[in-house]
Amino acid sequence: MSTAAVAVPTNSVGISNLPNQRYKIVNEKGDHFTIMVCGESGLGKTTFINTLFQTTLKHQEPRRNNGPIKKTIDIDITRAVLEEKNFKLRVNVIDTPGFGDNVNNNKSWQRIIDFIDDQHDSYMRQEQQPFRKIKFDLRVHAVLYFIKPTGHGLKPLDIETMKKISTRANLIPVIAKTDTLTQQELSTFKLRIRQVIETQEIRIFTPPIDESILSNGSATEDNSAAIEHARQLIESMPFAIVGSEERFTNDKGVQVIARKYPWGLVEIENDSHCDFRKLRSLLLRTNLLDLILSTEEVHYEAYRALRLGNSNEENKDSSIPINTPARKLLSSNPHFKEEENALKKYFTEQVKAEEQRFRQWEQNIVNERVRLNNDLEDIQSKVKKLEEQVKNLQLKKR
Ligand SMILES: Nc1nc2c(ncn2[C@@H]2O[C@H](COP(=O)(O)OP(=O)(O)OP(=O)(O)O)[C@@H](O)[C@H]2O)c(=O)[nH]1
Ligand SMILES: [Mg+2]
Repeated sequence: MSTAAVAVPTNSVGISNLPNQRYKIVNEKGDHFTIMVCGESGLGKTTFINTLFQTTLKHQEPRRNNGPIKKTIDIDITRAVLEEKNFKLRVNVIDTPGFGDNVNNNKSWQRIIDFIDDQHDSYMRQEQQPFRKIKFDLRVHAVLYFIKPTGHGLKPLDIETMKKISTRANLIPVIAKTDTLTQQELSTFKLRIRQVIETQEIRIFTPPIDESILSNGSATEDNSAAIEHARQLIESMPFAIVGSEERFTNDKGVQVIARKYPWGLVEIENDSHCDFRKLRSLLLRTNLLDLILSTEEVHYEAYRALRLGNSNEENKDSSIPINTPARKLLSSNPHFKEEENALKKYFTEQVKAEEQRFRQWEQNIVNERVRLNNDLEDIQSKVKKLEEQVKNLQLKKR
């Protein structure tokens, strides 16, 4: 795993506009935020991160790594500080190697799932220390799952991976490289994906809407606007993404980050071209706190309950000692079942070998005792003989 620290950014995305109370809670809740990207190889995950850094998390370098983007082969963490007015947020962005390249893509999600679980585990162990000082918290607040822009639907691998992620973290599906689809193709594709998500019961993160504000008539101009914004975000899901690191001058003479085509520019930060701004707003502005709180209250709590074996009363028997390694727990997962069976076999063999060794040792002791007894008998008979000799000598002396 590699990490890179990035210099201080300044560009405004509006985090300082969070209402005061939310701002305060975000500050208290650890003042940091972790996003992860994952999905098939070559879908623009690394490019998306670089685009996010260029537009939001500004720093001195034009790019984190110079030269063309290479295939990501290891989990890569980039840290930055997003600073606005007096609001400061530490942002960790986790890039992951793409999957789907292999003939057998079975369990290609494993590294991602392990990473998410390991962060929960590490946090839980720190919490259990006497002084409960959390030094290291990389629990993932949002996972962006990149979907290939095929226009058809979701692959079984996508469905399986999304299901696995959604039980552990806030899942946000995004359609990658949407500049390769026409508007018509994109809207049909979005519809199909939403249908699959619904029928497969994949839990995706949805911005909460407080309808009670509208129904009890307490809506102010501000919160009706917030509700409207949340509705727009929900309608746009899964977000259509385009990533780029190049700047061009558009027909209004403004420098924009875009992808250039013979027929014109696809502008990253233009709402009529793609949903980049909406996604960024959800992540770093409007739903930042929802993402942090649901990670803490839903996903981390679920993990903790499972680890402590008190997720529900019937499950009491499955209670697992806290010092059990994290991964042993998830035995419903076939990978862990295999691992568990292999371990059981190894353990049985070890016990057998130990028993054999013990029996041999026991036999050796018996043999040794017989030998010593024989020696003792020998010595005793020698002593007896000597005593007789002494007796005879004494008699002769008289
Ligand atoms: N058309 C188009 N191409 C893109 C987009 N984003 C990235 N690309 C290109 O797609 C290629 C792969 O991009 P990467 O960012 O390396 O993809 P990745 O998902 O990180 O790939 P792995 O690290 O192998 O998983 C590069 O040539 C990018 O320039 C996009 O939005 N549209
Ligand atoms: Mg990559």
